[in-house]
Amino acid sequence: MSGYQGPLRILSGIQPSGGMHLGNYLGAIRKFVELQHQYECYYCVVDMHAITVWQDPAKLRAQTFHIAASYLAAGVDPNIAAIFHQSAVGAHAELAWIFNCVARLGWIDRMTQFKDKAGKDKERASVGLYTYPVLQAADILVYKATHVPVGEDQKQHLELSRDIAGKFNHDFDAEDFFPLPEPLIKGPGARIMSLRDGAKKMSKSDPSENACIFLSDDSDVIARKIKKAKSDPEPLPSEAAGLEGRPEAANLVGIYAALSGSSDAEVLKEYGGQGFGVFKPALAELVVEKLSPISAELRRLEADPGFLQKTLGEGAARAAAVADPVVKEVKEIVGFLP
Ligand code: AQP
Repeated sequence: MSGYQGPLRILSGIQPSGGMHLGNYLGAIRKFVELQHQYECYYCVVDMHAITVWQDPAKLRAQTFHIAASYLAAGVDPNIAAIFHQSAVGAHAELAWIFNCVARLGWIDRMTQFKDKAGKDKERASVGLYTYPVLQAADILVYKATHVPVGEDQKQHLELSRDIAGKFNHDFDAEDFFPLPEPLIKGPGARIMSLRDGAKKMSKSDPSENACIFLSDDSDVIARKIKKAKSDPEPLPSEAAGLEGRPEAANLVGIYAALSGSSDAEVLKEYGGQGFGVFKPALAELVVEKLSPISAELRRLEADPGFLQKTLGEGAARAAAVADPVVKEVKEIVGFLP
């Protein structure tokens, strides 16, 4: 973090690009709940990131409420952490523009997520999808966040945020103005894979309904999806090394471990030698046990959009109170007139 002396802050966000799933829960919001007691936390619903690919406006509104309600249902306390939607705090977009002029094309060209998301037809991808990591740097640095919980897939983007912060500090002779944000690498649950393909991460936008367990799924749907999950004909190994080359088995064991608070080795001590006919029902029971209280609270909150709107508004006001003065100072530093 170089010589930066500011408060320890966290920024993180989830895109309202679909339903909240088990991967988002284990890889992100479950950690948000723990971290809110250790850092000053800003958790946003990153609607500006979501529109880098097409979003139906009515669905976008509903999904923004859904993600905010999921934060609350999982235990994020809006009296502790600020919960808000990104587009409500204009400072993100203002800083992103300035960062577009700090970041180098060569840096953005190296971002692998753009290549993955744009696919073969990158000429037809939005410009926003290309500069997405610059907006992400602005999201983080507009709060001078010192730490960012990241999954494996986001490590490269965080490196870019550090490069942008360092270049800004250097170019404008503003030593330690921005912190160089540090990754908080997520432990268990850092990468949950699709139930249909152990080589692909579980994703909101996966076209297959059965690839994801959503927080809104009821217990029958969860049990059905786990029953149908891709596996293999072998029994589970008794040691973790035996999961190598068996991505689907490794994923199901990993989910069990992350939800039960144990390790793969401990799960295999109990289930090694058993087939999926035994393991899958046990996993389904555990997933239902852990998710159903959250799903019930999620449904209750989603039925009260007035409350969600108020919570997001209050969170945005708290966030803007921190972000606006940072942008004001940045504008002075780069030489804009007041
Ligand atoms: N499969 C996953 N396992 C563990 N963590 C995951 N996250 C996402 N998928 C998994 C974590 O959830 C947070 C929010 O992600 P996001 O919505 O901003 O973007 P994403 O990673 O692109 O999520 P999706 O579900 O794959 O969305 P789409 O399909 O819209 O691209 C991040 O902390 C991420 O690490």
